[in-house]
Amino acid sequence: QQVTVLGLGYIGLPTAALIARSGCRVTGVDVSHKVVDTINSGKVHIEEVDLDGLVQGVVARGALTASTEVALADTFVIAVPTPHDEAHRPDVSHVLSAARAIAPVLVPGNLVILESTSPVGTTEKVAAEIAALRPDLKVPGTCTGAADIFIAHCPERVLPGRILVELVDNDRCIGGITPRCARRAMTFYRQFVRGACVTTSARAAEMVKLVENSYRDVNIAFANELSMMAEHLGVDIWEVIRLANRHPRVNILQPGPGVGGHCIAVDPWFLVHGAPDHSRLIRTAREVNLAKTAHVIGGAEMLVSQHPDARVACLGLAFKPNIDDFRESPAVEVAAALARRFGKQIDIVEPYARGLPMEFAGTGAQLIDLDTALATCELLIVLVDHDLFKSIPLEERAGKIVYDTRGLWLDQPLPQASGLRSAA
Ligand code: SAJ
Repeated sequence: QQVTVLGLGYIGLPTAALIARSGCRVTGVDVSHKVVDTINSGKVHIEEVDLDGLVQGVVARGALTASTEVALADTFVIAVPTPHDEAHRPDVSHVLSAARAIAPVLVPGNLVILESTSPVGTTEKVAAEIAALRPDLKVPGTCTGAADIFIAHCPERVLPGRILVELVDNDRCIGGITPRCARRAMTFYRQFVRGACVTTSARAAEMVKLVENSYRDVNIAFANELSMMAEHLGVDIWEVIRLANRHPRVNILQPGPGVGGHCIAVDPWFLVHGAPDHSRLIRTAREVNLAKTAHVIGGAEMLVSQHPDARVACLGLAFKPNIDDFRESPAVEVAAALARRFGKQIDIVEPYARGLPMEFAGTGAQLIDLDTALATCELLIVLVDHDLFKSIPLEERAGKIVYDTRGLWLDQPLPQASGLRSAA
């Protein structure tokens, strides 16, 4: 079986490599010549656990090749980005241009799968785009009777850092434009998915993915709102959450400096945009999580300006613990705001970074190691709960002023001023 995967990013490349390992011949298509050349030389352009070895193996066997051109295949998997603009309007232009790229090579019996996280109705737009370019084909959703090709949406739901494991083990929700399309796509996924493959409509599958990430965003917003409230009331939020979670039906998530990553902070807007008059809670949750980052910046700025002679260490830049992904990270936003305002007074500790991201250009802030920070900095601002930071014993923090946005060090004595934790 010949499979073409369009888009060789964080989802497309691992997916292409796994399908190649399951015995299909795979062509990965990307608009970037650099990405295509890197993969054809058996290397990877993204960091993900075990991906380098897998790609090297399938490229060496000839099971995976990369190209900038789309050619004939049995199955086409679209895994291109779906960003949103400044006004939070979803941008599905990459998906539609992928549909236009495959339309000329489609033949009867082909399967087209949209994996990109998409606003409800996008899979139908893909079908309409193909139908407009190929009046000779009977396209599902746009024709009567049995269609010539199959079109389905199967959103990816993998967690960065566990992508290869979750691509195989997670259940898949497979939404067909018609039930026949869903069944055909299920046969495709069963080749390499161990989790259950459950079929539904394309619109429901689109909404399922957006709902999953909105559910998490709303729950994190609840925790973040509680944290700001507790700070105002002078109560230790970490203790409140720990105690409330002893209730058998309560499970509050962890507050932090805001929500980062490319999914949870984006996908809720797709739902809000699709039903603006019926999405008050989801919209408000997004606003609360954005406000939490601004709140942390304000608190940290106040603290640093109260201690003009202290060296300050920001601990962590990644968008979540134990990974090297700094894109759309609230930790970067906070640390860069401090660096812009206080310049050389600010040091950054990030064990997963080789250099500082461009947000820090010209600020004078420096990347230093943890031991140096513990030896030289009097003020610590915890932005990421990396395991490395968690393991710092109380005696190494003693006498330091700590702003712990992640509740990393629960042995730190209660704050004197709001939002702060200072070690005895
Ligand atoms: N966060 C908190 N408090 C928490 C949990 C998370 O502040 O209690 C923050 C993290 O620090 C991070 C952000 O939320 O900044 C997102 O991290 P995450 O681990 O919750 O999720 P992602 O963005 O890495 O991956 C999510 C996952 N979705 C769900 O768990 C519902 C993943 O399964 C999806 O495949 C992925 O989005 C995606 O691609 O959509």
